[in-house]
Amino acid sequence: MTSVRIEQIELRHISMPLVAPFETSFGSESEREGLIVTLRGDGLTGWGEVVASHAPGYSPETAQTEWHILHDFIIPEVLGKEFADVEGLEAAYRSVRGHPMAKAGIQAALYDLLAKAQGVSLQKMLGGSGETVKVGVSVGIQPGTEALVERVRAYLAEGYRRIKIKIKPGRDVADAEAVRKAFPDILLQVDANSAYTLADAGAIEAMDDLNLLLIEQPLAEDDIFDHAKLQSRLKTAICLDESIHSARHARWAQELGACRIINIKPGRVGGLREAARIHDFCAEHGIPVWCGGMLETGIGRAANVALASLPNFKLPGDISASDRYWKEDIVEPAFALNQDGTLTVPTGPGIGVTVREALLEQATIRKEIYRPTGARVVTFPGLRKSP
Ligand code: OSB
Ligand code: MG
Repeated sequence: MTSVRIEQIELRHISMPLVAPFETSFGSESEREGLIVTLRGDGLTGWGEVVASHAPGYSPETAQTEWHILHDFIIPEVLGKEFADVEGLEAAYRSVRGHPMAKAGIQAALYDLLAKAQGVSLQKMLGGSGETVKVGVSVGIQPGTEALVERVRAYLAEGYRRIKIKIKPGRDVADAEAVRKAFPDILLQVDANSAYTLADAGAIEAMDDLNLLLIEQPLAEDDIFDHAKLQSRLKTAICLDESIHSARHARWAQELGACRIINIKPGRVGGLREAARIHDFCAEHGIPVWCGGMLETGIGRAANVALASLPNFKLPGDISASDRYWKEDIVEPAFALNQDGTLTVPTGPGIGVTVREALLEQATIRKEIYRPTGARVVTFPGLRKSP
């Protein structure tokens, strides 16, 4: 088995302007912050993305907390060591509780590095297959219902075959009804990002007759229990996102009947390895899954596309083309939407796309390089505040 020694690690805090602000029930972002992890060894380079953003709105992590956890706790356990598989990496940071996004980012970089060392694609390494994956688009909360319908119309014209709209109390039933009325036959789903409680779930029940594919995470992020109560009142499938952090949580949700579908995001569950474990559990128990998104750059997107090619990823993922997020993506080739509403899975070694390092450097607001002999700090202008 091929193993690689980690001779150098680079950590970058990046900030990239989105083509349009993205609004959810927990906030709005127009600059996407995150971290990029680079692992170097045996003349090869592995890339991974930490999907935490500027604020702890979706989950407790932020780019800065994950920087701290990587810098002070994870990188010291990894630097200079030799890894033959990602399970070895999971063992190396076992003493670090939580912080799935930091772990997922460095794990993705190791997957890329190991796949390159073995000369195989990430898709193959993860056990995926097929040339393309079905994708959809996640539409943020718009200034008004009419603007939303027009936004959806534009995405459909671009070729997206599945639409997800973000909802929150006060911007739910009327928005969903308007989109359904304008486009009676499209694959449509809604995502509440935990904005409701059982007590105010009337709005959720009011959407039960809109022929939605699923209703994503209506209730609290830590509450699989109440989701089970709500699911029993609905015809529409509940899909859990924020509530599922592990294959164990997936089992709880399945045993309780808290959802019928699961959204898998490598960042939320601590990495591609746990994502695959959740996939396998769900496949055995008849729960279809799909790949969620965190407004990734091309680095995270490449890994998501590979993951989404596993067999039980039955529904279109939140893995849109590069131009839905960025004027210029930091990988080439950028991800482009095929006419049939799919993205093509890269076939080259590892993530199968090339990082545009000059562009990445421009997006970098802080960088540190770690070598077994001691860290070298490179200072950048400092942290810009996200507007
Ligand atoms: O809940 O799925 C979510 C983006 C940031 C945080 C949470 C979510 C999202 C999305 C965007 O819906 C999906 C994408 O990357 O296109
Ligand atoms: Mg979601």
